[in-house]
Amino acid sequence: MTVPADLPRLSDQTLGAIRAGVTRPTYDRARMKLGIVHLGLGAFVRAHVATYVEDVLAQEFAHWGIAGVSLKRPDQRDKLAPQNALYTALQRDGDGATARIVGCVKKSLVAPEDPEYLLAMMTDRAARIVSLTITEKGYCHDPATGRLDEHHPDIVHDLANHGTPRTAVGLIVEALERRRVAGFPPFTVLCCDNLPHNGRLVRDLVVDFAALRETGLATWIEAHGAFPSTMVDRIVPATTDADIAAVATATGLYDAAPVVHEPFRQWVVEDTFIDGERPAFERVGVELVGDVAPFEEMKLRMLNGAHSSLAYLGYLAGYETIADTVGDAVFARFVARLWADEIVPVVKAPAGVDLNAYAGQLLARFANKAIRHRTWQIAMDGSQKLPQRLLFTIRERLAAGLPIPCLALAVAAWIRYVSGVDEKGAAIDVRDPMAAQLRDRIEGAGPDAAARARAVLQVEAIFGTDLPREPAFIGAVEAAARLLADKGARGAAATLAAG
Ligand code: CS2
Repeated sequence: MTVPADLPRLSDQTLGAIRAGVTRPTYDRARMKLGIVHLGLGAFVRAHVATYVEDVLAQEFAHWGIAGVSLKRPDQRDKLAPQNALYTALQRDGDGATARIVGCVKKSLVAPEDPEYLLAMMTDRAARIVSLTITEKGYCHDPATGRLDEHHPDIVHDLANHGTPRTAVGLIVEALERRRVAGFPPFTVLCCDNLPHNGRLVRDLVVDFAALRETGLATWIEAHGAFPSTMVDRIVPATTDADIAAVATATGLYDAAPVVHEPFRQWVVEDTFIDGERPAFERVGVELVGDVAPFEEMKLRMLNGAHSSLAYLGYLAGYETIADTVGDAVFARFVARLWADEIVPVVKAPAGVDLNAYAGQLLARFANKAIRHRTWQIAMDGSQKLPQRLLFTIRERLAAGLPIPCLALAVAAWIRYVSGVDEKGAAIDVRDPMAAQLRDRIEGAGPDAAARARAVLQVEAIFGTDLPREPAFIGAVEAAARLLADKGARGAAATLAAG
């Protein structure tokens, strides 16, 4: 399927020509001022955060336009700018697809092209929220401890060059400093990444970085800043050419940057915005709570923990997507056992939530064949994801003397994956900031699967200082690595699913 060459491009001017039935902004985009600066303009924010803001604007006009910022590459801006930052959100499930044009992203920019312009925007009194989806590695922290990695080259750069920051933390601190000098209140920093206690984590990173610049700045941020934690959830795979063609068919316009998402979405947010200034999220289904921690823990450990486990095992078994993986009854049984036997018993359920029912709902979402979420995409950056997705659950089980066969198999599958060679001997394109270091360790350990596992489990930036010294953990992952080497990913999952 390709896009016809003469199809008009989506833009403010062509919106009127869109197919009937496609929802589009009815408010006056030209009049709407910016209220949110969003760092990390990937598909996720456009299919999640922006759809909630769009719902608020559909009810009542307000100045909550979003400036979407890419921190590194110009690709998104290059696609969005010619279409006035408008884009299509295509919701898909078994029953078909529904297209909607989202208008609340007013601008898209690339930070390194003009950091001064971006900093001026963040310093403007009208910017009341700076939100973030920069992925786990974007925080430049130590994944095991959550503390700022002061030796990270970009952090070193930003500490020496205040006016041209490369990192989100550097940008936020410089903008907050300029607001302090101007006598403005800070903006609310709204982290929307899958990290534990994400608000507190960013607050600690920002305060640590500020303290390295000047104690007074750190004290001001601690006293006046707001960093609500959030739990974000919607499955949004990377957009493909086939998606672009499907959107063109659905809307009658060419959109170079649509997003495709599942029907489900959830956003749980701590309501601690500075001066209460935020979009009227309570009207559009956002859950505003005093403590996000139980929701975050449930989601990170159950959804993301299972996602990562299935991504490594499924990839090794030759499956391209999560839906294909759980379409195989062996993996459906394996993940059901992982949840029921190993994760649910140690997760504290948020009030009123039945974790077994939640697991059932997750399996149905994973099985949505209309969403082609690649195992390879989820497998990315495992060194940054494993701690909050799997290792906290493992620690709690070990502390209670409980076995971890399925969790250990997931860790072993990750180790096999980062070795860079799959079960058929083909190369794996491993994307991870620690890829080279992990591969060196594996190759240095020789061919034995258990020895390779032992070598990787010593990495303290991932496993902390406790797990490398925990015989029950090392033993379980070694056993899983042997099982994986003997039986392959599918055979190993079948053995555990039957057990
Ligand atoms: C996924 C998440 O890519 C990944 O690592 O596990 O992006 C997942 O799809 C979302 O967190 C769902 O809310």
